[in-house]
Formats: sequence, C-alpha cells, structure tokens
Amino acid sequence: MAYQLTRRGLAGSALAVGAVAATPAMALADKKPATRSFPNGFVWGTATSAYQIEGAATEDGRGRSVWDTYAHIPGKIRGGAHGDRASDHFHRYKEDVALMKALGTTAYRFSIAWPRVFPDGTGAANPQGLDFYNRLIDELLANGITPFATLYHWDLPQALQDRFGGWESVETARAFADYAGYVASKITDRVKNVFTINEAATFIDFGYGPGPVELAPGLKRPQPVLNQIRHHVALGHGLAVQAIRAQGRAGTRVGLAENVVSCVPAIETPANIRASEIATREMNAGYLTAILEGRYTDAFLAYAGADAPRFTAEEMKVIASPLDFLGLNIYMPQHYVTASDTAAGFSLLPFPASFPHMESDWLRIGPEAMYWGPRNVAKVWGVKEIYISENGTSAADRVLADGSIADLDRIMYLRNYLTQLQRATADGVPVAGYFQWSLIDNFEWSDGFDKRFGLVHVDFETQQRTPKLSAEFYRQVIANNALA
Ligand code: PNW
Repeated sequence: MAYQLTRRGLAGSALAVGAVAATPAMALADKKPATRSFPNGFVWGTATSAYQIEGAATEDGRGRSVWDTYAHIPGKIRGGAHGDRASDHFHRYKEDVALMKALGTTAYRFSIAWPRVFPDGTGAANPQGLDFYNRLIDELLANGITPFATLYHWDLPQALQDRFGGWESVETARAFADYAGYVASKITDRVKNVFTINEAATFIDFGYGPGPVELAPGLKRPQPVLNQIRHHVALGHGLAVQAIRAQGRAGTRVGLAENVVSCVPAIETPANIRASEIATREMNAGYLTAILEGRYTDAFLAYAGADAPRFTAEEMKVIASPLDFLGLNIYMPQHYVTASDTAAGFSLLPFPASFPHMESDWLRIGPEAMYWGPRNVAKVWGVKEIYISENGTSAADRVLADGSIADLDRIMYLRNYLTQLQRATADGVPVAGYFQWSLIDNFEWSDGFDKRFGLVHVDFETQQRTPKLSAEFYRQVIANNALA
C-alpha cells in the first residue's frame, strides 16, 4: 500500500516511535558515526582566474583583453567596477599562496592571461609575459602545492576581437592553439596538468548570445552565428590539445573545464535516472558531447536545422582529440528530469518560482547536481578521471565587530554539495579532486565586487585578506579527508 501522509498515518508513526524510544537513545550515543571519507589521495584545491584577481592590467607589457574594454564601458558592470586592480594578486601572490597552504590545499587552479603572453593575440611573444606565472608556479611548488593551469578563462586579446570578431572566426581557434603550444613549451617542465578552456557554454551564450547575464564582448549574435562560434571554440580546444602534446614535455596531462549541463533525476527512479543520462548527452550536444564523441548528435543537428554549424569530418576528429581528464564546474542543477514517452525520452521540469537560490539569483541550491553531474558524465561517456574544477557560492558576507566573518550560508552550501560529492566517490564515480571557487573574493564579472565568492574576505580598499569561517570549515574537511 502506498504511504499516505494523512493525520492517521502521522499519528500512527508517532506512536511507533514512542513505543521503542527507551533503548535507541543510548544506542545512538554509542554508535560510531559512519565514516564519510573521500578516497585516499583525493586532491583538494582552490580555483581562481587571471582577470578576476590579478589586477596589474598594464604591467610587464600586458596587452588589453575584451574584458579591459568591456568593463570600462559605462553601465556594463555593477558599481562601475573593473579589473584594473581587482584583488591585486599580481603583487600579493606570495601572501595568497600562504593562504592556500594554511587551508591545507595541495593543488591550485589558476588561469594564464593570454594578453600577457601575446599582447596582440598572435605574433611576437612578450618576453616578460610568463615571468609572473613562473614566479607563481615556483612559489606554489616550494609550498607543496601542485599547479593546474587554465589557458583561457575568457580574457581574449582585444586585438583578436578587433581583427577577426573573436571566436566568430576560425582564425581565433588557430591563434589559441599557437598560444597554447607556446605556453606548454615554457611551463610543462613544472606544470603537469593543463586545462584548455574554461566554461565555453557560459562565455559563448552570455558573451555572444542572449544572456540572461551579459559578459564581454557583449554582442548579441543570432543563433546560427552562435552555433558556429561554439564550433570554433571546440575546434580551438582540440587544436590546443594537439599543440600542447606536440610542444609540452612528455607526460603533460590535458583536459578542459566545463559548466556541464547537469541533469538531475527529479525522483531517483530507474526510469528517471535513465532519462537524466539521455538528457545529459543531448543538453550538452553543442560542445561537451561533440568533444567526447567526435560528432554532433542527430537530435542536435535536426533541432538546429539550417542553423547548424558548418564543419568537416577532419575538424570533428581534431575536436575529439583524446583527453587525460575532465574538469566539471558544478554550481547548481541546470535541469530536473523525468522519463517521458516522447521521441526524446526525457522531459525537463520547469523550476517553481520558490526554488531556493544563494546570494546570486542564478545560483540555485541543488546539491544533488554534485552527484548526478559527475556520475552521468562517467556513465554516458566512460570518463575515467574527473575533477570538480569549480564549485562554490556567493554570500552576503559581513565583517562582524570582532573582525570575523561568520558565513554560515556558504558553509551550509559547501557541506551539502560535499556530502553529495562524497556519495559520488563512495559509489565509485571517478572524481579525483575538487577545486573550491574561490580562494579569495574577486571581480565577479558583471556583478563587479558586489558578489563575494571567496573563502577569504578581501577589503578592496586596503586589500587586506581575512579568512572567513568557511575557510576553517574547508580546512577541517581537508585535514580529515572526510566530512566530520
Ligand atoms: C563561473 N550561470 O561562472 C566562472 O568560471 C567563474 O569565473 C565565476 O566567477 C564563477 O563561476 C562564479 O560565477 C559562471 O549563470 C557564471 O549559470 C554564471 C553562471 C555559471 C557560472
């Protein structure tokens, strides 16, 4: 008989509890809590990106990026903010590495600013371009922290936007591969793990597409152009993988970091779980599926019709260049899914208006995305090594009278998401590590300095760093390699 939440049912269960109350209270106190450990050797890190923290926008020959241009257009960024100074990490990287060490992290994901290395996007490399990153990498290694470098976290050289329309042209994909190969030739003696591109879906849809949020370069291109841009970005990724393998040291490991469209079964029935797998493949068809399968799905091509990207078989081979690992940026469930009898085999449920979110309006609270995101990626494509390349939240952090920051909402968010990550690793999903977004408060794109994602608070006037309570929470998770 189906369980019914009637008054009678409730009264019945209350009675049942009362009847056995005496012994269980003791048993519970004595019972050793279940260990909710992560696998041995699990990698704990933090993540940042160049434009969001570095500042030093004109130092050491750095060229301009689309973000320098965009952030200085009046009205584009909340509070008129820009990244000229940001968190001044360029000058304070030693202090920031010390913060990482105090957390107990053993890995750090940062991005390299393309316009520092090639101020005009292509052509002659700036001789000082990698100096800062070399100092940073050496400092990390001296502190026992393994560097994971991202080559593209949205700061496209402005020169490429001006010359080619940025990613609208295949020329930008080629330029990216040249830059990637050059960087690989210089840093892979010390950096063994490289991510090509961060969150293609986000910067394409928000930078060149309809939004809802707007990112640089802030163009609103029509659907067929967007599909072609996505194809060029995937091609740029594939060409970069090949360039890194050709010019990097043997043993260099390559992956990408993507905001996978996470599809969560609304209720965990076998039919809904199967539907969430089908949905994962189709809802990522324009980018991740193409990279992992070397083809656009039939449903994607049929849906796109005349708007489909133009591509060759040779390009699809390049796009599918084998990877060593996959980075997933997981903040929220994109869709809750149920099984359906339609040809698609799944339905996406609408979000109720009361669905909870964190301080950023878009950041829905759905910790199960941290289970189903990696689980479905491993199941659908047989991916053998996954990193959570980003996860974290904004919070309305307030400095209390004693100078501390009790960010209980961030701790709540992290505890819930990490519980689902632990569930995933316990079920054998091959997640090898986790990078918290973010180490320090930073320039949060069009939200400026208004949305704080750091474990460490930054006073943007004085640049003073103060670890929040969530930093202590994360330190303990790392120290125990478990949820307490
Ligand atoms: C990611 N959304 O961006 C980026 O990789 C980071 O640079 C950024 O600071 C971080 O997440 C927090 O926002 C996203 O609207 C931006 O779904 C927007 C969305 C997702 C990710």
